[in-house]
Amino acid sequence: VQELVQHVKTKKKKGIYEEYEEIRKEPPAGTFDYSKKPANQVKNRYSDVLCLDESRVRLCPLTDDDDETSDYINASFMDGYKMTNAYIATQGPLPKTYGDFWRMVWEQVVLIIVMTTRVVERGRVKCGQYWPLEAGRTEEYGYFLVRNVHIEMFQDFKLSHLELYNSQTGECREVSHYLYMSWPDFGVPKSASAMLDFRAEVKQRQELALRAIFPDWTGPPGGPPIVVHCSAGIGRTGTFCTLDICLSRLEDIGTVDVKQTVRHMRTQRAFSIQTWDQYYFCYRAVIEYAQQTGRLAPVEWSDTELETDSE
Ligand code: PTR
Ligand code: PTR
Repeated sequence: VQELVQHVKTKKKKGIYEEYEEIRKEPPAGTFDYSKKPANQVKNRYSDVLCLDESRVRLCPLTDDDDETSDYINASFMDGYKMTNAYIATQGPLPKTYGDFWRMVWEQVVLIIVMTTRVVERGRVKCGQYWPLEAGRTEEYGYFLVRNVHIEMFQDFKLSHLELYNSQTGECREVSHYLYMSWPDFGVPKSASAMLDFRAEVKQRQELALRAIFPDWTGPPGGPPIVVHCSAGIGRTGTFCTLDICLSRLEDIGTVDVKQTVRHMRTQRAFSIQTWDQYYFCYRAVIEYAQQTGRLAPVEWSDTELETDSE
């Protein structure tokens, strides 16, 4: 981490900005053919945010439906730290994709959903209301019934305990839904430490849920993928996952590589991390975490080194 601090101190804000610009100029790592099929275009929230064919999440085709496009959802598998497919990065569901979204959650055995956008921001719809908002309510999405069992409120986020009932199989599963409320799009969270606490909470919940729901889990060590979404599923989602990967690596071997992490992520979910201050935020948050956990002595910063003047 000491090297990371040195890296930021030497490059300064301008250098980190250039580093991000360099990454941003790299062309996408593959094709977007499935996202572009006419029948699938309506399932994309933004016509310019498509998913790479290679890493896209495929839905099981519907039995009574031969349509080859019924396996499409705008969602991508992303690796975590020493873990393939640790996350599914996806867009905020659209009313016509709610059923697909819950199908994906079911098929991929997802235990945790992390939502880093609000449904409406600055008067614009960023994401559909794809889960029942109030405790006690049940809603129907495709062949799933979703019940909001109860809600826990925290300062920066809200946890809804959901029950997902598959009416085709008669099975029921618990899913934790986290809504992080203080993150504007194209911006960064107000405080790195709130984000760090949030990440710790999500990580712990995944471990608990895995042990409680699948005590005999034999899949990948970290459990099934965590679904992470914002509005487009690239900016805030990419930032959250980058941070999680960097911190996991820091915890394991004591080093961090923000640039390579983002470059790798972009080969799986194109355009991940949308602005340079989201990129810069990853650096700041890692350093803050290293200080919090005693891996790093307090660092003195001059204005040009660490402060961001965004917002
Ligand atoms: N690239 C964006 C566009 O396609 O319009 C520009 C944009 C920037 C759009 C900010 C929206 C933005 O924020 P909000 O949706 O919250 O107004
Ligand atoms: N065309 C949209 C725009 O640029 O406004 C796409 C877009 C929207 C891209 C939101 C990123 C967005 O942010 P996030 O991935 O954090 O929801």
